[in-house]
Amino acid sequence: MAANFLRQNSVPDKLDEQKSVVIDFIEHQKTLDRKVVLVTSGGTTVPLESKTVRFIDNFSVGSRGASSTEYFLKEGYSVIFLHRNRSLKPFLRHLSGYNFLDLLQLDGDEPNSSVRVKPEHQKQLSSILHDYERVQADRSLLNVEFQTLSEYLHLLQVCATCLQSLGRSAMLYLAAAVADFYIPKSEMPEHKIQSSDGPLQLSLQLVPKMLEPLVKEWVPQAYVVSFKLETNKDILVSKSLQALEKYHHQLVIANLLETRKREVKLVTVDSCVDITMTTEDLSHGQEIEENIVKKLKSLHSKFCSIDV
Ligand code: 9Z3
Repeated sequence: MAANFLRQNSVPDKLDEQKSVVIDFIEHQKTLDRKVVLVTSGGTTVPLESKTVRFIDNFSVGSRGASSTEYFLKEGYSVIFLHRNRSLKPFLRHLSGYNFLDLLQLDGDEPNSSVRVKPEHQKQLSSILHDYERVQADRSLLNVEFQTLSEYLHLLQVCATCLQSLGRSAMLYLAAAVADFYIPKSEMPEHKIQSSDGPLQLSLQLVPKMLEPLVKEWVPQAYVVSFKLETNKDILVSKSLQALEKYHHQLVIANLLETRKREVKLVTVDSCVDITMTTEDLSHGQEIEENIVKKLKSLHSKFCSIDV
């Protein structure tokens, strides 16, 4: 199923180039004995036409993935950040509420006057820049971009198979909101669908679950964390357990759409641990991802120390 999808749906133009960048990154991390986590982030688009004018999308803005990446970096991991283009990015996300130009001021009235950061933004910007520059100097973050479902799945396979060489030191943190339905390439019109043809009826196929080949074939030794998103709290834990039984990976992070920033459940086959943020925590700027990542770091360490 998964192999058929990957064969039949378009391969990103620069897949080979991206693969060699991923391999180089992982080899570098190996020389430094660092653990590596693949963080997936953001939603995927499902094109309706080959020459795409329209596509189906979803709600995800990539906040979970971008913030988790920062906390993984803080905890000493190197990160492959596989993200949707135009979704939130680590470090830059802190400025997403601002118009970039409002952060700056000119030193004089001339058009070529030098530019500086406004005093009221100095402290925040210098702290972001400090963390960002450290990560750049450490070469501990690799950004890999996708937009469509097909690009995401091809890149996921590439990143996951490349991580195989790290054995148990690799973690996969699958926070992207991946489409469940798509139009196969063979059934997609080439050109823009014409509204003059009348109302549009779409028939979408099910996207094969990539967790299956990922756990069985692509990175069988890694520590794999998937996410389960629901809107009905009554089925959240049972669906998470079903996923664990079906795919045999290590952990599911269960969250509800509306409360995802203040409540998650870490579900394994024999436990369910809540991580909850109070209103006060959130008002002090604390983020749930910090607690999630700390907990995962400790679970991953235990996983790495088990004799096989
Ligand atoms: C999640 O559940 C993430 O926590 C969110 C984060 C997408 C809710 P944001 O990007 O949101 O910060 O706005 N990700 C996985 C969602 C998903 O599609 N899971 C699939 C499922 O539930 C399984 S992989 O069936």
